[in-house]
Amino acid sequence: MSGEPPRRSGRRRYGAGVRWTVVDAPLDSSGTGRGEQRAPEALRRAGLVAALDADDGGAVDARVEDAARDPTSGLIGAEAVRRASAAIAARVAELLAAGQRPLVVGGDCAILPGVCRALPAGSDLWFVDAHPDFYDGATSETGEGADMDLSVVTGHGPAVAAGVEGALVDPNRVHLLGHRPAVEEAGRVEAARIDPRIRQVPAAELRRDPGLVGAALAEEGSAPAWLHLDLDALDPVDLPAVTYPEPDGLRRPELVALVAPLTRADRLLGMSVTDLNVDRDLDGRHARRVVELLVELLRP
Ligand SMILES: [Mn+2]
Repeated sequence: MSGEPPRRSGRRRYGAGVRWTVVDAPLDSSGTGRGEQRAPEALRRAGLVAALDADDGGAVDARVEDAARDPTSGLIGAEAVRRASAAIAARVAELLAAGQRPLVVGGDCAILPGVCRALPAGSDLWFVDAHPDFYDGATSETGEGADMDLSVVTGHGPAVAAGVEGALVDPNRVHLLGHRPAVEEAGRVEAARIDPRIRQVPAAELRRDPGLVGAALAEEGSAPAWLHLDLDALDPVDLPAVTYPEPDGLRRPELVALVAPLTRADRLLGMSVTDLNVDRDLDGRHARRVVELLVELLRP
């Protein structure tokens, strides 16, 4: 492909100095064309690629345009989600093999299984989200893949969402960060499903010293790591343009304190960022704020 940077030599080359490669993954797992589907184009319009001085990795065909809930898996658009996961996995694997550092821009959290398929065995997953995303096809009220992504990648959700059987990451290597306590019955059902090997630091606990948590995680071992950031981890005061806002989230400086040590870690392979809903951002101000946030986190 013309315009693609030259392939680097075979040695894996991840590290703090590696440029980011932006890849769009416009997956809306409700199958209804909700605003998450148009978040990648909104963030590009807000100047994301130039602002990060990133390489442009184009777009993956990750659209889900089937809103029917599959009776077997309980997943909306099951076949389309499976296809999207395969496409995301192929692109992320290709970039990692070339020594590049992907920034996969959703879409919603249903992009995560595709990403995790591409990770080397033994990778750490830093999962920052208001929600644990630990339903399965039976317990999710919505049937959206974005309800189930962390359960899928740890082997507790419908495998069709990943397109492959079994856990894609070792639950011992997963950190669930910034979530809020379950309030309603459904949330308690979800919380009870979380694999006990996953280490959890909910928002209320993180807030005491988010920088310390981030620095400790970054320095814990030398395994390759992936950072997944659902923007609804932020308090709705700072980012209301999400589909499922949760109160009592991290304020912007707290999120930066947590995440900046992770994005500066030499062992970070790449990052996914999800859940800007542009239907709730009619003048583009929140897209611009997300770009500013990513610049603060990701510019060397
Ligand atoms: Mn999520």
